[in-house]
Amino acid sequence: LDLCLHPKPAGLVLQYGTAGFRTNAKQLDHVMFRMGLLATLRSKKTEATIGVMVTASHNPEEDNGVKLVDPMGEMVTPTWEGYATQLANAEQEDLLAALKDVIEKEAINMSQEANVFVGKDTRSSSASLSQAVLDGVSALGGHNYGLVTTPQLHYMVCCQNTQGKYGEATVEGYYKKLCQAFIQLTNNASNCTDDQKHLSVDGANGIGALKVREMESHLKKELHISLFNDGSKGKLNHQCGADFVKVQQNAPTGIKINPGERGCSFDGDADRIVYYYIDSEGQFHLLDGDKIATLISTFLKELLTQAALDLKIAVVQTAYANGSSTHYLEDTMKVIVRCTKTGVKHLHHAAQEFDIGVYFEANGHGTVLFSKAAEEKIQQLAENPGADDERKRAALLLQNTVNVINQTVGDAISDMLLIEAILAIKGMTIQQWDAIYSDLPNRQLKVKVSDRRVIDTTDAERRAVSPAGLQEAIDSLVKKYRQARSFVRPSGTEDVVRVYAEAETQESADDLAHEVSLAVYRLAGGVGDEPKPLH
Ligand code: NG1
Ligand code: ZN
Repeated sequence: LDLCLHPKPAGLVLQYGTAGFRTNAKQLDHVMFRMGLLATLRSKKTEATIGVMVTASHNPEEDNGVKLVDPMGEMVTPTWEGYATQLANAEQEDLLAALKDVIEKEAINMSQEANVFVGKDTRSSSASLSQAVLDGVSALGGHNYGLVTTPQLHYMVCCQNTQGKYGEATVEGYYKKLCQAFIQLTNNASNCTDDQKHLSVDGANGIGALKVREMESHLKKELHISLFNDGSKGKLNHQCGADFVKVQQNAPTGIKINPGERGCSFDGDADRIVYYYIDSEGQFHLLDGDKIATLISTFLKELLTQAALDLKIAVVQTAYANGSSTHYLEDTMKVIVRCTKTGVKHLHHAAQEFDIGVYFEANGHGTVLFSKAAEEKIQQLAENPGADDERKRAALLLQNTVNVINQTVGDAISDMLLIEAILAIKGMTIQQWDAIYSDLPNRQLKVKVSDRRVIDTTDAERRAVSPAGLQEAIDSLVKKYRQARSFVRPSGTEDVVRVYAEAETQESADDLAHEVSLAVYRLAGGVGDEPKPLH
């Protein structure tokens, strides 16, 4: 094994962040190689297949990133995130020692076989960077999956390690399982017209677009997709995609959508989705991760009641969840709501504590987890010859719902199929879905500071404990507005501090966000020009 293959530029320091390493693609060659090495070690340690995904998700095309996927398709465990950071930052001459350190600490049996699945998105840098990963995996049993969405890679890792119990570890197997469940579900939507079966999809000019095309024939015309931003001309994530739509609160460019019709946007690696429509007055309406979580949990709760199954359902959110969604879920729907730190791994973990855990970030990343016991109860009822018709029908619907969901990670394609099925079964329009509750107006801003680590937070990132005086400043600004809330946190994927504010009116939310940005700029070492007011 030649450790000099992809040398590290001296002095460069990177962190394994919210979703792995992520920065300009030019800085990542050595990181990829080393993540190939680390994935091999992780595979030997767990005696299972490990995944490595090369993507920078919703970031610009020039960026790239890499993250590891653990045996059941989940994010790699925190101790190993630490190893990842150590390996990535070891200077060239210290690399061997850093590797030996991991091998020793984890008591890894080096004669154990290794198996690593490597996936990549459509970025121009992804081909050579995934090759660097494979060089790291070298002759140790690496398997190149080529172009896949992030959730497809997670899915295939899980299938492989459950000996096919979760499904077949191929992209075809993925389409078959999801689409079959989708078709079974929509069989329950008796009078669905062709109009209602139509959906416009913004593929963000990324991998999701290619994969939707690949999947289409499996849908047997039960869903009619018009695909936009399919990568044939536009630039990845540029003025399109889920992040653009969520942050700008506007439709992506490149999509044609009639008033009142449903549209949705994926992000660059297809693990996020948001929905929207434009009303007859031309007004844009966003249905984000919070609205999706509400729709899904309402549907599941109704089915549980019909099936008379006593299973505990909870919704997991982050501080970015719109306050109206939290109120609706707690007060009207009476489901348990949990708030965790930003980052899928935190939500996923919290969701595992319930029979059914629905988790979504407001930005549209999310899925549903069913405990083993819950899946068994559902199956028993579905197969019970003595059960009455209504209970049985609900159990069958639940069973197909389980199968259409990718439980390994948030998945735009799987979430899209589930949402489309729910709307069809309930005979619900996107306007009716939108009307379940009204979002509080909100604003997200970024502030550049010299070192964002000076901001420390607590209470699931809802309060800042440092720098001194910042939280007090935020508290007094929030008091000026009605129904207001605001918090700040250092981003885990960009070199910025994020500011979130919501309030009774858009103007108040914008003003509050700006004032809090100023407080961050002044108290946390802002650089560049002072933040300017939005109006
Ligand atoms: P950071 O940059 O840590 O805020 C962003 C998203 C996360 C998560 C990660 C990974 C927001 C506010 N933050 O993290 O929710 O999705 O990217 O992609 O949307
Ligand atoms: Zn993504």
